[in-house]
Amino acid sequence: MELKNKKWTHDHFYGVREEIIKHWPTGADVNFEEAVKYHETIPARKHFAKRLVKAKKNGETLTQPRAGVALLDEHINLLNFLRTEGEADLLPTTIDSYTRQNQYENCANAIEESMKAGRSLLNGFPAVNHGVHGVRKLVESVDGPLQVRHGTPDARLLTEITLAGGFTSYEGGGISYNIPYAKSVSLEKTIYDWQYNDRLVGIYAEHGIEINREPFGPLTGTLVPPCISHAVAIIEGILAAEQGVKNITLGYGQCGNLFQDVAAIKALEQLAEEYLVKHGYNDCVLTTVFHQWMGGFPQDEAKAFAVISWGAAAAALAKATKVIVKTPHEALGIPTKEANAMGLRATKQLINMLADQPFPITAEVDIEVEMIKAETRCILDKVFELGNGDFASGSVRAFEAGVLDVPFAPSQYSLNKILPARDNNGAVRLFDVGNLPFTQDIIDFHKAKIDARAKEEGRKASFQMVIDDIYAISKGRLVGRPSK
Ligand code: 8ZB
Repeated sequence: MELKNKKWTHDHFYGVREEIIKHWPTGADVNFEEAVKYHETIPARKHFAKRLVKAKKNGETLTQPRAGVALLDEHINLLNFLRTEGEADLLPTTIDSYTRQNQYENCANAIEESMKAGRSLLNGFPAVNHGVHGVRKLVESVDGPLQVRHGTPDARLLTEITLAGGFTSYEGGGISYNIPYAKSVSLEKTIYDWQYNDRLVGIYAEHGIEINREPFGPLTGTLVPPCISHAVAIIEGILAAEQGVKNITLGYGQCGNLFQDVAAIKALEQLAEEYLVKHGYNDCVLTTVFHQWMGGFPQDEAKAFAVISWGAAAAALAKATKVIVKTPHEALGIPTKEANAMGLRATKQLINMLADQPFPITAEVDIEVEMIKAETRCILDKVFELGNGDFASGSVRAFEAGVLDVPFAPSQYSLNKILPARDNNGAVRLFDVGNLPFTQDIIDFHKAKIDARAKEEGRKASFQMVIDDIYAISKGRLVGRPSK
């Protein structure tokens, strides 16, 4: 069967579901009709999709951490701590790596070992193993909106269980949870499997239950130019909307140059709205998420706070609906709950201080907005053309051709031909545009920007410049200048 961006019929969906819920015994507890009734009891203040709509209306930027541990009670304590001590507006549940790889047997062992050890031996919360009952206990014990955050190529059982359990937001997508997360899973398979997740959210919507969906914006988190992540985000937004999703959050990972970062959020909002409407999806609510720096962090906690705070400032000035917060332990691994709360409080302080300071949209910002939109349009329109009017099969062909390409992706399904580097002001540009379907004007723009930096540094633009940029922030600078 050919992959198409076409809404699944109920028959098709329920046929696949019969198999999915057999993948682990807890699947048997999923009862859709009863889950709909459960969702109807969730109050607005704990409802992720509704909280986002309210924030958009009020011009707020909400804070959200990442967090997840192996055991239910510990996970509840962790999230309550981040709510009370971290003042988090939105809460996550980060899923462990075994669950992401569908290795539920390994999760079962790790849960037992974690109980014996008295500490988490998993890097997240194994929601499939805890099942619908465990998830419900979590939802009822935490006073805040809850989202599943993971990195799962085939998340279908996880989606069934967490949504039946009462989660009101769900991260991921067929491209954004494949290309940065898997080496050899085909895009055809992940886009198809993610249609299932979106269709389930769509069927909840048909029953009056709003669930927010968020593609993973930052991709590899390593010098990803805005046009690349925007193209993927907008495609995944369209794929979700086709399956009946009504509440969508599109994301972007901080690059570090304030003009580019503010412009990126503006361009993302405007273009996504335009493309959704243009392709016939008129009734979606769209919000944005800004990710604090996703690349390498300084080990020094004071320096890490500076990186965190600069991300907080950019998120607030860009007026993103929410910001995903880093911690001073980023360079070391999974943070303690105290470190996590500190990242949240630093971020909240900056957001509050900037709430009443509108960022002036200068000519520089305007040019960035227009450039990002022009680049993203080139990519999106070529993807659509390659799919003969279909964004699903178009995406598969676009990745084969390098029309869509993600820097430093582990996936063999990404051509990996493009190379990003910073310009002289620290904005992320393309040192090599690979096979991106840009106009000559855009290619010349990138070349001129990189050449200007090379001239300033008295060296030729080369792969060394790219490497210097990858490590720059962890070593204390934005632009990877050569040592004098
Ligand atoms: C793609 C996201 C990577 C980020 C954080 C990493 C990194 C992963 C957990 C977590 C708190 C967890 N992360 N798992 N943070 N608790 N279980 O996601 O540190 O910043």
